[in-house]
Amino acid sequence: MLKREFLKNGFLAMAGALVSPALLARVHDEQLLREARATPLADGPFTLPPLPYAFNALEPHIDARTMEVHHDAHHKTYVSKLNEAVAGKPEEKLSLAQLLASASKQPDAIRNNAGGHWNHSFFWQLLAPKGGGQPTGELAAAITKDFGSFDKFTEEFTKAATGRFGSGWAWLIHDPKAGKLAITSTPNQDNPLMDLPGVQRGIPVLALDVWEHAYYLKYQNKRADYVKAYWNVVNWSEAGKRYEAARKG
Ligand code: MN3
Repeated sequence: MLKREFLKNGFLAMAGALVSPALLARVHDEQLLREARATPLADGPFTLPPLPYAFNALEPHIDARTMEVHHDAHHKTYVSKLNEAVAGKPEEKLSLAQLLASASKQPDAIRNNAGGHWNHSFFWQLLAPKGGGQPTGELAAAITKDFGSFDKFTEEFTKAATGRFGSGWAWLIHDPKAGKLAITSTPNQDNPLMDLPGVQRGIPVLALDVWEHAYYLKYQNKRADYVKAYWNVVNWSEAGKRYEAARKG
């Protein structure tokens, strides 16, 4: 190969790498984070809870950069926009639980951002650095009773998470009316605490964020790989507590 041709090919390869989707995503996230850091949280009743562990605590399953952007940019933005959406309205006096329970009557700005704030606050608690394995106690027994086995449960939950078209969430809920566990999924930032047609209501025990922003830096478009990795960071001890509280009502 001529030296000039070699240089040209090398340059083209480099230019290709410069516009690779992975790099564009990293650049995009850098900018998101810079903007989020430069913008103070909008005043109002809602605050951003700190992440209960370090950004890198879930490595290698969920990477530090994803956690940082997800919490410090995305979650912060939901809280800010929720404060802006309720400002000066009677909704300003409502709790987050009350906003969710009346979601069908709320404008999109309240429904989406109240959901975004609640869902992420819940999600962080249900992940753990030394998570994974299997549940114990009452939750373990209920999973076996309602799904047949732990493996059947993970299979069904994985199906809900990978099958949700576009952005949304997969859930394990306790359905108080039926007195049992159920798996469901919701679009966007909707959740099972909302009074929405088409949403199966119940008390969340476990949640998985399947928006691309939750996994694209590490897994690109391979949602199934992210869902597989998720099982290594599930906080079963917290899920068990949520389940026992849900059953007591
Ligand atoms: Mn998210």
